[in-house]
Amino acid sequence: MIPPDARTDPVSYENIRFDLADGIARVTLHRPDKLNSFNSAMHGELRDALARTGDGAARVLLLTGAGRAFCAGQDLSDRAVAPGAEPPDLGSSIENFYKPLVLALRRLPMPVVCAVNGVAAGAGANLALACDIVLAARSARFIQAFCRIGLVPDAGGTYLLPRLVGTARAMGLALLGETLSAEQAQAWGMIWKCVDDDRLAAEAEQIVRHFAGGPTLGLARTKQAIHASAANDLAAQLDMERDFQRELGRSDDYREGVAAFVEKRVPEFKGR
Ligand code: LHQ
Repeated sequence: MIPPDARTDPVSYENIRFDLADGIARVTLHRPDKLNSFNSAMHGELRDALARTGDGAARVLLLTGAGRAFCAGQDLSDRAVAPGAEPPDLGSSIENFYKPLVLALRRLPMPVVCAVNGVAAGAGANLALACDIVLAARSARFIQAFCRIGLVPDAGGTYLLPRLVGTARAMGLALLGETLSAEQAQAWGMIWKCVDDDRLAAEAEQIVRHFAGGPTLGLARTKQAIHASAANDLAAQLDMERDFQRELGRSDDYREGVAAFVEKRVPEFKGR
């Protein structure tokens, strides 16, 4: 049950945990006995939590999973996707759930940090890759499991993978479905960093606290510009940088950043 206005109060969901305090929104996928795989209820709750995150008070989002997995992708025991007498319409699952989820994450106007605490498979792997900063525990692994069940990588996999690791590695991962270790993912530039398991929570916390005190508008425009570069030519990107810099030059945080530099002190960004 979701209280009508709970922006800064803990919100009760059944399949995720959500909390927003001190500018930090935290989402934990929470179906540990199913390796946090997605059913439609979890999709609905996550959508609601992301809407709350985008609603004003949050300056960063931390996404992680409960238990030994990050997320095993679609819950394959969910009747909605079960191949029965009538074949399921998997396209509607993508249209109604995975596409809006990935777009919502990418469009959030603040950094999204993903702490991959364990296996990330199928749509779970690509959900992680859609985040802005991906940290992974050394024991975590990434599996493009789709080919094992005759499907195409979804949740943005065919877009994200080649851009992150190049065509050859994207093809190998997607066609072979082999397990990629967190260390290899870091070495390939697929994720930001791989850390020892017992350091994951602390390292993620350090990053989200850093962002919570950061120049949120500037970070939002930076994220937007880097994501936009995949579809832009150089001239369009230079135009975007010009427009964003014009906007940011008028921000309180730019004024504060320059003042702090001149006065040799730590800036106190307000996020505007
Ligand atoms: C699961 C799942 C799971 C249900 C583990 N579902 N129970 C979009 C649109 C529509 C349809 C289709 O898909 C998509 C997007 C996708 O995400 S497709 C890809 C779906 N995901 C997978 O194919 C991954 C399936 N899982 C696995 O391959 C393994 O479980 C991994 C490699 C993730 C972990 O292996 P293990 O560490 O050996 O764990 P396990 O296999 O023993 O799993 C533990 C339990 O979790 C087990 O249940 P049980 O009752 O036997 O303890 C699994 O059945 C359950 N589980 N993934 N996706």
